[in-house]
Amino acid sequence: MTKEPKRYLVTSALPYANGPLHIGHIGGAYLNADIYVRYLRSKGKDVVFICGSDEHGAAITLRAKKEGKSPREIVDYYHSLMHKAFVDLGISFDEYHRTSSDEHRVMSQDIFLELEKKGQFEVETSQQYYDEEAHQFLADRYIIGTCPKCANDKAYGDQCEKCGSSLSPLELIDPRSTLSGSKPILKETSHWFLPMAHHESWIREYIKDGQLDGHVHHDSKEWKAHVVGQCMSWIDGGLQSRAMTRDLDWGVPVPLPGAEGKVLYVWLDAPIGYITNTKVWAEKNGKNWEDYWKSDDTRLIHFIGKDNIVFHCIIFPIILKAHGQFILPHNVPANEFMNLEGDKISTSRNWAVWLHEYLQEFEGRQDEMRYVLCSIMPEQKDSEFTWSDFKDRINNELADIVGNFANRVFVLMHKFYNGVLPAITGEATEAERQASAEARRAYHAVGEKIEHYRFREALAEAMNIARAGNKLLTETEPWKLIKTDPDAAARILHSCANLVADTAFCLQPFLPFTAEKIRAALHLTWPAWDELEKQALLQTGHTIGQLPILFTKITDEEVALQVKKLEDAKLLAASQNKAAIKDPIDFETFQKMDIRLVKILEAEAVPKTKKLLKLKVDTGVDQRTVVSGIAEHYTPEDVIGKTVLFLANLAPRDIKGIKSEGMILMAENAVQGLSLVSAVKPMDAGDGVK
Ligand code: B3M
Ligand code: ZN
Repeated sequence: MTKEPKRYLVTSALPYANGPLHIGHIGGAYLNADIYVRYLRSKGKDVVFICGSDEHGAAITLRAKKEGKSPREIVDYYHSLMHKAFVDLGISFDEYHRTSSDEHRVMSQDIFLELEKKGQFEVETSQQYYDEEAHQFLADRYIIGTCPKCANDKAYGDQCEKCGSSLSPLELIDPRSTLSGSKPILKETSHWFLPMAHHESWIREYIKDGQLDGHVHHDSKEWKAHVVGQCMSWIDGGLQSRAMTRDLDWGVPVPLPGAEGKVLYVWLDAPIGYITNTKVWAEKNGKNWEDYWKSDDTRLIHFIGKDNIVFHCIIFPIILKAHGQFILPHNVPANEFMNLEGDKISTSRNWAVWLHEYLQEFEGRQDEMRYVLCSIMPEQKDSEFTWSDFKDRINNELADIVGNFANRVFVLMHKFYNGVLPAITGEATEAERQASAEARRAYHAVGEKIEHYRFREALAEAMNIARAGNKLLTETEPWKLIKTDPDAAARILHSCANLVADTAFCLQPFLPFTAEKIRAALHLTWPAWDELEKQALLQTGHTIGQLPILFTKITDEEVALQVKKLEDAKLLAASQNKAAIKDPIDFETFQKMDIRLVKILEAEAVPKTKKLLKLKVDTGVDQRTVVSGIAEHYTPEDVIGKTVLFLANLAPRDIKGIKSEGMILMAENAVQGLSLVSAVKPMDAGDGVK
């Protein structure tokens, strides 16, 4: 199999500096990476943990436009906000740099020129969408339209966020400019394309079999199934050439004559940010960055969210290999998405728990959030954060298991032994042997699970050590034994004090702040990870100090406050995000529409669909069938008997094999979803609307 690496290069996705971080980001690509890296450091490995802000691309310029600021102002603001939040949460990057830096411009231009020199690009003149009102080419997110795969009408030019498909602007149905709302025209421009199809055969082997240049590169079974699955379906769908440059005025300039006004594609420059930031770190720390990027005995691991999979598993590896000197990722353990209180996290709808706000409102309680996010990490499938679950996990697990166990042991140690670890005399009982065997098993399992990117299970195993300790205390009751069998009481407290130390030791990667409090109270220094199997952390005669309060319970009021805050934020966002007024139509066009009231006579669900109801309506002149997409908002009983707004002369359409004549008109917003619309005064089926 693949050999032990000499060093590790671990990266977390560079977050766009266009908004604050939320818990979905943290559980997706940062907390897992931090746990992994802290564990490797504790094993004494040579590891560097790299991240930084992604400060280019339309994500930034669009935000700047929306806020009426310059891109520079936007990235400066969010770079500091994000960096501070990461540091406060204890995400222990070795380097957090920025893609708008000079170092990064130089690095990405060098790599671009090398690729150009090697003939890895094809310059193509093609038709691209151009906004005549804004006088600008429309790259990626400057263009929205209907997704050809799932019919989402808000798909971006580069990606549909609803079905996850990667798109090109020309594939969008009914494209619109996000700058002016107008319909764009096609205009000629030239760009540097990466002909990805040239790389198909090796990238397929690399993903599917873990083979590279005829050698085993990694164990492909170690990759998550959803990662390999997404890549293979992309490769099987045929690799399209992809433009590596854009017509934009914000980004790394294309370093070639005749390319004025063009910048590198953000998905070319952003992953190069990992390289730049490694170099920046290396120069500060007297290391050679090339050891980390150009040496076979470095293991490169990218932590990312699932929307970034093809960029990290296909496009960036192709760039690295085409360049010729770089190593490729050994694994890309991408996470899926974390939802919030029953809904997708969304920045634009303000449906998020913002990290910097949490850190302010729950000051000093970083580990509580780390604990919950790790416990529900979306490793294999999407997961969900709710505030009431947050409370339960902290109160019933962290406080009741770890906090309570550590506290009981400290109290008993001081009460009976003045804080000095008593000697062991006599034979251990079965209960004592079981507790230490369980601790030993769990400690090994923690490491083994972390190494396989199973952070939820790893954390649960660390908690099992405290569970075993609690069980031992409860079963043996040393506070009673102290009178009847003082030897046994001493043995049990000796062992429990060590179980507290073991718990904290194994929790280090997950809950560094708590582990540190316990370590300090125990008057210990931590040995390297593997030392734990060689000898107990606490020896007879060792004196421990006082344990501070580790966790305070979360109250129902705190939960209610947070839920209310979310609801309020969503209402506010919904009231602000109103659609722009559409292009004008003339009065004659309007008059062609037969809008009238109809009475709903019958309603039933359309089998095998979630959204559709089949309705029979009375139009005042006839009765007809219409299929309406309201089933997620109304039951059949809700709508029968209602007199509502209707477009009667819409050409009949076939929907799921049912002929639908006309359309029920609906009001819609983010909070209520869809609502039927009726007249304010009592009126009848067939009454016209004008
Ligand atoms: N900034 C996308 C994102 O934040 C992008 C990741 C870049 S990683 C090189 O989801
Ligand atoms: Zn789609």
